[in-house]
Amino acid sequence: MSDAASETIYLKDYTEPHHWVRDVHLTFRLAPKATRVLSRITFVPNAENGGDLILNGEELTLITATVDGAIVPMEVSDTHLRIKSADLPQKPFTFEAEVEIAPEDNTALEGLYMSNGMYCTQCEAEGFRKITYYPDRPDVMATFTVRAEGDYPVLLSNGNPVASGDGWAEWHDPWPKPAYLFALVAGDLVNHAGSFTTKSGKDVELNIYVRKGDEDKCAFGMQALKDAMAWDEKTYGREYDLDIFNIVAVDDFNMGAMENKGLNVFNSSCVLASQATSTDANFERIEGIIAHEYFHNWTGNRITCRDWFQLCLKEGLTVYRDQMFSGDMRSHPVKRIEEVLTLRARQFREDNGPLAHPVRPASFVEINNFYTATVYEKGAEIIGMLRRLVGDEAYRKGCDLYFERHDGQAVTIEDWLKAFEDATGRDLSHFAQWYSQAGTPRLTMSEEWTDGTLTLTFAQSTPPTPGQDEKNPQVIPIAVGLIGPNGDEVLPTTVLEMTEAEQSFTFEGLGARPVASVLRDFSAPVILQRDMDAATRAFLLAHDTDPFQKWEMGRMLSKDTLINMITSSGTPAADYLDALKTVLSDESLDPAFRALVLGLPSQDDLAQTLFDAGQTPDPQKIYEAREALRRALARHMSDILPTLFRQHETPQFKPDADGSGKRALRLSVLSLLTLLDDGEAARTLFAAADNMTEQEGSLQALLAAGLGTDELQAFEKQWKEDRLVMDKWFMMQVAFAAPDTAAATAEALTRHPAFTMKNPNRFRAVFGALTSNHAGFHHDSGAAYDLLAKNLISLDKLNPQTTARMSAAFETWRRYDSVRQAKIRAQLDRMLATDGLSRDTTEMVTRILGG
Ligand code: B3K
Ligand code: ZN
Repeated sequence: MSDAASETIYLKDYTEPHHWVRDVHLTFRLAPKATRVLSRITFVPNAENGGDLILNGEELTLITATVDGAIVPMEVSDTHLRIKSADLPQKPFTFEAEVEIAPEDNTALEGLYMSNGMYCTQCEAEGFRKITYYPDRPDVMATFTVRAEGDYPVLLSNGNPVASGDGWAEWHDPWPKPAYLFALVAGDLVNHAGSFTTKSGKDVELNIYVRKGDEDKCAFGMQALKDAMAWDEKTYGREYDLDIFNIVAVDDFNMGAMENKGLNVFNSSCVLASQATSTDANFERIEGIIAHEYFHNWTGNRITCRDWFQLCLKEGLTVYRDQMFSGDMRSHPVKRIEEVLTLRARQFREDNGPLAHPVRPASFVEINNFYTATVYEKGAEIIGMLRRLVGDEAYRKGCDLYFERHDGQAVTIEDWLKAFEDATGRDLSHFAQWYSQAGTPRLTMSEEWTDGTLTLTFAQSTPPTPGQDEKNPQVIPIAVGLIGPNGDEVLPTTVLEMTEAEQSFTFEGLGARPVASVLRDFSAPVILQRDMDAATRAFLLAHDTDPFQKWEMGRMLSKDTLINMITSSGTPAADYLDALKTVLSDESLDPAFRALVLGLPSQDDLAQTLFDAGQTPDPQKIYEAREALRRALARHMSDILPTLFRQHETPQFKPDADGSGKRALRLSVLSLLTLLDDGEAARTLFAAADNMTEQEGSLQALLAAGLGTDELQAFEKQWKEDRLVMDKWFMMQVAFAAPDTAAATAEALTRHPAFTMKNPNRFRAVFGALTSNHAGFHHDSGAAYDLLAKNLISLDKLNPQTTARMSAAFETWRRYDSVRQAKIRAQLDRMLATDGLSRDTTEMVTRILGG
């Protein structure tokens, strides 16, 4: 790898470009092996900052390039085209170029590539430079006119359609945008059409374009899009701004979806939905992602990032917006618990390991490696904390000011916070530290009770993270409520604002000593360490009015039980089993909530908890304890499980909060029941299910009990032509394999005729499942480590982005014993020693190793 390719970029080095772009005209003459891209770009010298014209360009064959129609001297390297200032007009000029690219050979799925005969693009973060020479940086915003030529029924680009004819179409996007939002799609596609009238009366044409045969899977996505458009008008006052909004489904895609202006491109798994082929979780995810990409139209597109360090400006805010949308569409308490589960599983895990970085990183080698849980999920938590601190009304005022002030600009986190400072009169300089300081704060709490006064004393500290040894106190909003001894709430939710390393808060005039419910609704992304006996936890589980804390108490009881079983071979206490049984049979509680209480902490979570407590986690012991607890719960609840299973049948499938909640509870119950009835109920449901949620759920219950071989075969036979359902088939077998067979199962599946490395969904189905099978991945043999490294090395040659992302499976290696550590290290060394390893993967592996 050349030094230039592995250069570290620093936030502190940001400077404006030498040239701005006024407008861009592009013509694509599409051909799989030799697409010609003709560009005509008007550049305007940056008065602040005159200098050479520097254009990015990678993997391009330059045919011609001129300035104002004349050939001028230019330097062309593997990464840039540069024209010296002396050879340029010191006034606006037109740069024209013709380049050739080969979309069919593009397996990295970045730039212009082909997927099942269709052309599509992915330009964020720095993919446009693989399409033509351009200042590929988000602060350069321009209007685009695009002409696509090719013998395809559908030719799409950003903005509004201008004209079309046989084999060509022209599009114009009137809104200035950075190149990362450019998109082009061409192919033999069909569309599911809809329409939306904005609140100011503008009619917008909506389309979801899919491959033939997928038309019947678009209705749910279309409705989600309309709901999102209406929600953004109502909640943020944001209207859509073009005549048309297109979504395209593509099978080969590196992530979930992409918010290109007016032309969102989606991984087909994140848009296609039907009762027969999609689970409730799929429906929920599709609704959330469609909204997320749509919301970017304002938070990301109309107002974009000055540089890639500001990524959280659009991502954290847009995740927060999609979370609130989903909560409004479904259930806020259930959604909040799901968000916290994800945050802890992914972001806390990241923050606790060698890949920890601030929400706004200070440097990077490959920006694609920073589309992380920290930037996205912790970024969203910061917005939630800001809102909690300023209040709902001031939050909306701050957003309004931000939109008004920065529309059409490429801005920074400072600009975002300044809008809130100006709108609310609050000083946010200390709060801003959430963006620059990495790591999850640990919060401890002690209590004092004297004469009707309760004093809560909090202390905070954040462990060191790579490159940040010293940490400062953060601003932490701590939402607290008090529950009296009779179970009544004596203080409704109140937000305490902690700013010091240690701080006390008093509550006076209390009749009897209450129990404090702390960090309600998970009011800050911190780890609360609080000594609490099982009886107090059970009390809050029964009486807390805050659904998040109620769930949290159940989770903590389960966690303590499991830790005790792992470390002292203890057995679950009867009180604990009773408490869970009470929640499960409480008909006044939402079924979805009950299912969440029944969900045990993951093995990965238990491993981290043991590690944090100074112990070395043993994956096999963790697995066995969890299985033993599942059996104990099943036995203890054996009298209520069959009834609960029957009661929560949903005769009419509807993928809404109510239906999916009932099915979630029913399937959690089934998974325990299967341990008692030798799989009878699960087999019956599998045979009768008229929806994928129950078909997959019953099969998973069987697999988790070591059964289901015949059903697995039947599933394959039924669904072998459906690529998205087959991803589930690949995934389930590995995810539910016993620890000693997980690697062999994954290995055998890579030899299945339907396995391909070229499709990221399929690769993730097998290897994502392997790495999520904690005891299987960390099995003593080291076979899974070896298999993963071997396959990542092969994938890296085709698709560096997905390889780099999946190498994060090794990020927790320092938690384990020295033998496992040595085995993982050997695999990481093996990857690093591979000739031609991509910049993406090299950066990730180096960071994981601690370099
Ligand atoms: N902005 C895109 C992600 C792009 C990832 C580039 N490696 C999708 C999203 O967050 O909405
Ligand atoms: Zn996003």
